[in-house]
Amino acid sequence: MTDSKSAVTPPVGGALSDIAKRISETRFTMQTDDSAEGRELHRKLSSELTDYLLPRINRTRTPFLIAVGGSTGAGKSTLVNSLVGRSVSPAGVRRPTTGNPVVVHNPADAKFFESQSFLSDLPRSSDPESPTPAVVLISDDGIEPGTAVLDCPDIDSIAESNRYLARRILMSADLWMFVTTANRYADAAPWALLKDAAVRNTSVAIVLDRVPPEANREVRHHLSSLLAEAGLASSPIFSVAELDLEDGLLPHSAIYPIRSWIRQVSSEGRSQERIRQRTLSGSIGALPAQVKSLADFVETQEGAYVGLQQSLDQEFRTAHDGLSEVFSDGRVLHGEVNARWQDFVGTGQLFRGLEPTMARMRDRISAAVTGKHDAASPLHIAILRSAAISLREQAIGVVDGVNARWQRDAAGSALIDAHPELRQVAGNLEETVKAAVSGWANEVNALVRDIGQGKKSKARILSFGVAGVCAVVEYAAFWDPKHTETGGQASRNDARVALSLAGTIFGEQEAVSLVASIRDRFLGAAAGIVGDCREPFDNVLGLSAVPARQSGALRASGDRLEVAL
Ligand SMILES: Nc1nc2c(ncn2[C@@H]2O[C@H](COP(=O)(O)OP(=O)(O)OP(=O)(O)O)[C@@H](O)[C@H]2O)c(=O)[nH]1
Ligand SMILES: [Mg+2]
Repeated sequence: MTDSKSAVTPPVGGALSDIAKRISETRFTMQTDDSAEGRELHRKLSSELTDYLLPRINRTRTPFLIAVGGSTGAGKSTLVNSLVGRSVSPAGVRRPTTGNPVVVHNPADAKFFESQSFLSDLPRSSDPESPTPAVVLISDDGIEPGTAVLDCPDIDSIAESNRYLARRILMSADLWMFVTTANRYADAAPWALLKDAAVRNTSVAIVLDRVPPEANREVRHHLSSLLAEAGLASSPIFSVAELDLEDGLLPHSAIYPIRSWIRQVSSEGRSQERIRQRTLSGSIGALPAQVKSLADFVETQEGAYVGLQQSLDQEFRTAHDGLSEVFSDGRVLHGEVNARWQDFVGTGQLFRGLEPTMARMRDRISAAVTGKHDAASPLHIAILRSAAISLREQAIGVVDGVNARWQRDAAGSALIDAHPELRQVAGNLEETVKAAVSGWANEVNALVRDIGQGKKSKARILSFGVAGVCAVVEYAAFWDPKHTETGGQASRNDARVALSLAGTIFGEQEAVSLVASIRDRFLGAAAGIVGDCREPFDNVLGLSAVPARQSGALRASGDRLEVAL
């Protein structure tokens, strides 16, 4: 084993730890147009840091990892088995064959691979065919101490988990041993990955398998030029002739050059260190740009989150601010309430013609309340019903409003799809509203009774009856003279009459403040009901919260590394 920590200066180490911390805090919760791409980069950087970089900056020694990668059927497992001299990783005709990474290491390094230092989130297994993803550990004396050979799943697999694991194992290694065949070396997929390796400055060796002897020169030549074009001119190429396998293994002589090169690299500190350092500094050097690119994706996340929060805030603010108008412009008094009001105060004609004196009206009303014909209760009930309907409409309106706003946004509509309960108001809204409205009516009743205890209004309240007085003040509460424009002439007059009536009962000042207080109490209850409709949205947003300023922190950590390099 060699010390790779020396290449990482303390400022670089500090910057890397900072980046790792920032990346681990980064969350991609919003479904934006670029979130899949961002998540992919996030996943890639997270594993590169935890699998590869952090163990190398935090530990003095890590085994030298050689990852054997390439397309399915290229002969990776056959090569690994042949290097070890026995079948440790099943090779086969079924494509793809290898699903779990197989790590062949010297018994002296068993501790490292069994520990959490290596691919800590993947369970260990001794069974290469383990159906659940696992790292298969094979201890073998045939491998030099301090070196391990990792057989990867195929890089361009039809199985997504294979592709992901293959890439992850390659990114965790100090050296890629890239296997291809004389037939397939020009295929596109491996080259995309090889070009990534070139950009990252990863140490790569190429194994060109199954080469017909007569084509060896030509194929090698062509492959060299392709490698040079990809930026990998310095990668050594090992060709293996097309041969019959012996018990599934390549003949010893066919792989002798590869085996002795690995031995040399494993035992010769300087060449191993050169390979290690090249990959390590390449990986670190590529980080600032990748971290900045991640920060861009994260910024979109932050923007999406803030946008949803803002539209939620705006919709609820508008709904809240609108309540005072809805419940004081007279609209609650229309329809059924209007009809019951007319019953209550006598015939409709009475008001359309000459305005009656308050005394006459009081007589009529007391007759209505105290006589056989109780017109106060139907009026009271109609007011409560109408107020409840309006209140429910407001709650439904704000929930619909937020839905419409969120649906227009990719992140918002994804949240609604994931939480369909957001589409509608709570199932118990009707009962909650009913309870709030009747709670309010009880308060009105208590207030009126309370004032009725006083000498001044007692007689008058008694002569109207408490129920009648309550109906009058409830009626008056839903019309505020400030809103005369929208109330309509008829209800405006009626509401004015109700207020005057209240004035004759309580005295003008007292009536005005009583009605205002009743209105405020209703508005308070209404604001509570409407405000509660926000809770499900807040909960969902809370679960998907994108921490503020994480893109800035990421960017700063990338800058810090750039400066340290
Ligand atoms: N004759 C011959 N057959 C080979 C050679 N290398 C591999 N094979 C055969 O090719 C098939 C695929 O080889 P594997 O070693 O399983 O290929 P792999 O790259 O590990 O494939 P995946 O695990 O699917 O990614 C097997 O049937 C091997 O026996 C070779 O050099 N010569
Ligand atoms: Mg295989």
